Amino acid sequence: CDPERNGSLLFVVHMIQMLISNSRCKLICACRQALEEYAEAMEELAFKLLELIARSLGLRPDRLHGFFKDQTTFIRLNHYPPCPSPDLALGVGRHKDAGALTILYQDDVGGLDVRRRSDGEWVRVRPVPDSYVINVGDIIQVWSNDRYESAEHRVSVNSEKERFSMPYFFNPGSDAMVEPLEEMVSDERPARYDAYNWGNFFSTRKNSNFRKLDVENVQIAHFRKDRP
Ligand SMILES: O=C(O)CCC(=O)C(=O)O
Repeated sequence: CDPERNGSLLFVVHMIQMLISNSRCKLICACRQALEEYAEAMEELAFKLLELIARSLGLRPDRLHGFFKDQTTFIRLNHYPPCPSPDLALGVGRHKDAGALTILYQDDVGGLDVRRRSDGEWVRVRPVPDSYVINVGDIIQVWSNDRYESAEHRVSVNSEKERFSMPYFFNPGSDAMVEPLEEMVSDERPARYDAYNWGNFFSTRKNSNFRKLDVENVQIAHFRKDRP
């Protein structure tokens, strides 16, 4: 074998590797920048929604802002590949979002179902172009002392098309104690929940999220004062 030829072959391979890792790096950087910009816009929207919710409860518009100083907010990028037997597969199992608010972008494929409170039926949330789905989470339910109720939802997969969704989970700081706001409590409507620490609640949920345990995952129902 010709050492000179080998040397130049190695050089070419090295250059190709450099190019690949460079373009991968560029892609990651571009992706990070886009996500950071997206998160900034979402945060602005989340605070606006929070103000509207506060107003709807008869509170000062910035009443809830203090809880979000050291937020534990995050974005999830969901990809659901097509599945030939959607009935046998689960996109995301039924759940309620534990945080304050979720701002969900979904593409035009559809698959998100919400549980209707009146009859317990699962109803498809039809994708509407250029719009977001807003989920009230458990924390708003507790703060409002059950005036708001968090929405139970699930995701079914599609037999032919892949689906993408991008939820933005707006969550308070981990040291936040979650309990009914004092303005939401009265003699006629006493507090329905004991206080709990959001950081502990969230990490307990996350640590057991993907395991098939026999025990039920932690829920706000465990903090209800009238639990059996
Ligand atoms: O994909 C969706 O439409 C919802 C996703 C979701 O509920 C979740 O990621 O917790």
